[in-house]
Amino acid sequence: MKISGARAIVACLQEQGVDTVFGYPGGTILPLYDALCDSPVRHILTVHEQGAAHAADGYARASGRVGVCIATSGPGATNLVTGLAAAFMDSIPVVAITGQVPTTLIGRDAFQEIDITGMTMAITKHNFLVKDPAKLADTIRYAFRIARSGRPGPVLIDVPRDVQTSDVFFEPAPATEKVPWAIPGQVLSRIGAAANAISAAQRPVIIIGGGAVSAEAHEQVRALAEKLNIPVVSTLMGLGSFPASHPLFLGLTGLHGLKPANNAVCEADVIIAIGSRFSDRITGDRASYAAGKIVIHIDVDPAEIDKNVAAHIGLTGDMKTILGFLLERLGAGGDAAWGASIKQWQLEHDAEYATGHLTAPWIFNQIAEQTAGLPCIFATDVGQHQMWAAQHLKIEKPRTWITSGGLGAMGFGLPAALGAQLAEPGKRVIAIAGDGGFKMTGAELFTIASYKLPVITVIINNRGLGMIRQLQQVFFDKRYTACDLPPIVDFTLFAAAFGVHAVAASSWQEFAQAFATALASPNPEVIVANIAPEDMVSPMTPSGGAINAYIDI
Ligand SMILES: Cc1ncc(C[n+]2csc(CCOP(=O)(O)OP(=O)(O)O)c2C)c(N)n1
Ligand SMILES: [Mg+2]
Repeated sequence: MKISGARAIVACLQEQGVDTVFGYPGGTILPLYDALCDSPVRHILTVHEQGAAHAADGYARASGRVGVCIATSGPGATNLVTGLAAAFMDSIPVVAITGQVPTTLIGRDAFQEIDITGMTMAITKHNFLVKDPAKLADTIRYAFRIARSGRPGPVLIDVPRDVQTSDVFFEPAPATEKVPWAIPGQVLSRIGAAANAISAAQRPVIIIGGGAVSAEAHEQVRALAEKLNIPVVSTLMGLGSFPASHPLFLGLTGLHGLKPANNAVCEADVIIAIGSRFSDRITGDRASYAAGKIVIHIDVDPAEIDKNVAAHIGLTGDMKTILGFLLERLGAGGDAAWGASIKQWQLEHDAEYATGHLTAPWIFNQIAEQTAGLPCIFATDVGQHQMWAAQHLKIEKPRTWITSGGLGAMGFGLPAALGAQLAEPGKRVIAIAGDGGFKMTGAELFTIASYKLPVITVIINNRGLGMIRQLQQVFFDKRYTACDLPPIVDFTLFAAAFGVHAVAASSWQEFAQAFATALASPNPEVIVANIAPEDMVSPMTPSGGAINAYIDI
């Protein structure tokens, strides 16, 4: 069958099961927009291409499916860059399709010509410039396969305008059967060694990371923890792959990790890392982090083993399969003494919410209480509010916690939330933003309002770049600069400009009431929570220092 390149792209999207794409039009991508018009694929017009990329990313994180974004050449494509980098750093499957100037104009500095494959080389898992229309369909299929296979990641396909308009021969892809992951013999023998090390451990701890979420290995993680009573800590990216309410869960570990979690990692004799790349935010000082411990590192990507922390036993491949074999080889056990010291840390740590005034920890505890048992997804921006949310929300299920961990991109939260809401209409998405980050991409409220998405946006308004203020307080002798924002924005009026209902809350009662009202409403809602600019995230440990070298703040 002969169809246009643009129609072939749409046919491939449908083949891949894509129901929604996020994008922004422009001259070189208009043939694709024209083809989309007649298709059942829903196009969501965002305010900015960065929003489209983050929305595709949020869609992917919430659903486990590949997120798709579309942009025109030149400024459209460059506006995608931050979004693709965020997806790349967190290993999220996204396919970006960009228009490019016609092949005859490539290299001539044509209007809106940018070498986007060159620019995104370092922030995509792979990218393509399709010059031959005959290769278009297979390239799209290949891009999806790359994005979702192994360690997932973003893939960009740059399609010149004339490739979209030329006729291509299109044949539907033959159905392929998924071959299950096989575990090579060598890995099996190492799984045996890992089982022995875990059985002999006095103080084992499991660290879950984003890879456990991507692999959807939460049931196996839980079975492993429960089999031997092993405490579990989570990286920022791993939240949700072990239920926060579980008695074995100690919470967030790393730079702003909770003391029971960080202490447990420091005191452990065996670390079982599942889908964590041991980023600097998790380890602090790498030299001392794993000293004297046995490290068992399970990851889909062999490149992660020994990269940041040397592993005694590295197990690479499909996590569910590896954990399944590991569980088979483990006997029962559990060390009561280790459990006792952990209990003690937990008692010492018990969060103090009852300060009398509205604080972010209180807000997140309140949100956790009001949403307990409800199908919700939490998407955050970047800054103090993100750390408070990670510490105090109770994330119970995988794919219900969406945050920019690796890139730490301010502006991520709101567009990622709207992508998640479109992916999971049966769940209520709660976007958590700082006042600084909200100013960056808050215009995406327009998208939320246009498509009537019931996202609840909670703006933690400390009238400044709180995380910057905190760093200047601790490391720059309180020489505050470029962190306090003049309190001239009334965010409720900003929301009202988009027709979105918004209220401000400055006390416990006001917030509890506002949140209950928002939850009961089927519409988009904004709550501006006013907290003190001086509030600091605690615990805090020095980046590059030990993760139990708590800073007194
Ligand atoms: C795009 C981008 N620019 C700068 C930073 C550095 N940065 C990290 S947190 C932060 C402050 C965030 O302020 P706000 O959104 O109000 O959140 P808060 O820390 O006050 O909760 C800044 C500037 C960043 N992470 N991303
Ligand atoms: Mg702020």
